[in-house]
Amino acid sequence: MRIDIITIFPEMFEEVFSRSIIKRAREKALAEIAVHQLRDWTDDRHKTVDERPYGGGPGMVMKPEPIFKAVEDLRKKFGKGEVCLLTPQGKRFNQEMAQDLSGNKHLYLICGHYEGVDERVSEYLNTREISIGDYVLTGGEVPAMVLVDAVVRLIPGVLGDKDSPVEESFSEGLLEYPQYTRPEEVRGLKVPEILLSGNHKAIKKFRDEMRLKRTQKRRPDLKE
Ligand code: 9D3
Repeated sequence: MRIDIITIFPEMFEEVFSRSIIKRAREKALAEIAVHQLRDWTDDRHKTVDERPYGGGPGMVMKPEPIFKAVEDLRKKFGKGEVCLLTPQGKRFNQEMAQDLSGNKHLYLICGHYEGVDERVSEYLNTREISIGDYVLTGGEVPAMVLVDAVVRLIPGVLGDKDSPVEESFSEGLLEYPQYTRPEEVRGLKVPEILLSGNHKAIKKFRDEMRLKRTQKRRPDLKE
């Protein structure tokens, strides 16, 4: 899978993409991720990517033409791919969307910034608009990292067999059971006795009950 990211803050991505699972996916050549500076596709002295909104109002809006040029140029080099626009106006990202996107051979991610992106960008490029949730961020960069993280780990071969994605809680609609590790007691807090018992059937029952209980309490919206 190839992912091309277009942003005015390319430096934000390198650290995140050079660690852990994304790092491994890139090393194994299962994911190729390239981050591009949108300003490279401007042609004025100041490398202008934003302008004041028609009709008035606060803030600045991203100009369409540098984005069009960027996508067209990258398409010539790397071929077609689904174009995603990270925007608060998008459909809310979830595990199902990550699964769906992981089936693509090539994605383009456009990170908005400032007050938003000229509406003709989504119109002309036929973008899929994606939000990561109902809170205000300063731009599409962190959302793009979230998307890449969630999608890349689903590419076959990226994860080891033992943490295969089919077993994950959001796929099953329940939260995970609580985890404990050594020591058996810390600051007066003990590991539940049952987990030390070696009784695997009882442990499974305990964990299943905990999953149901905490899902009911913390995420009643998940219940089906
Ligand atoms: C305070 C500005 N808002 C006016 C009411 C609108 C607004 C514009 C631009 C809010 C956020 C942003 C920048 N955010 C994104 O580009 C963004 C985002 C987000 O803020 N939340 C969740 N997902 C996403 S994806 C892109």
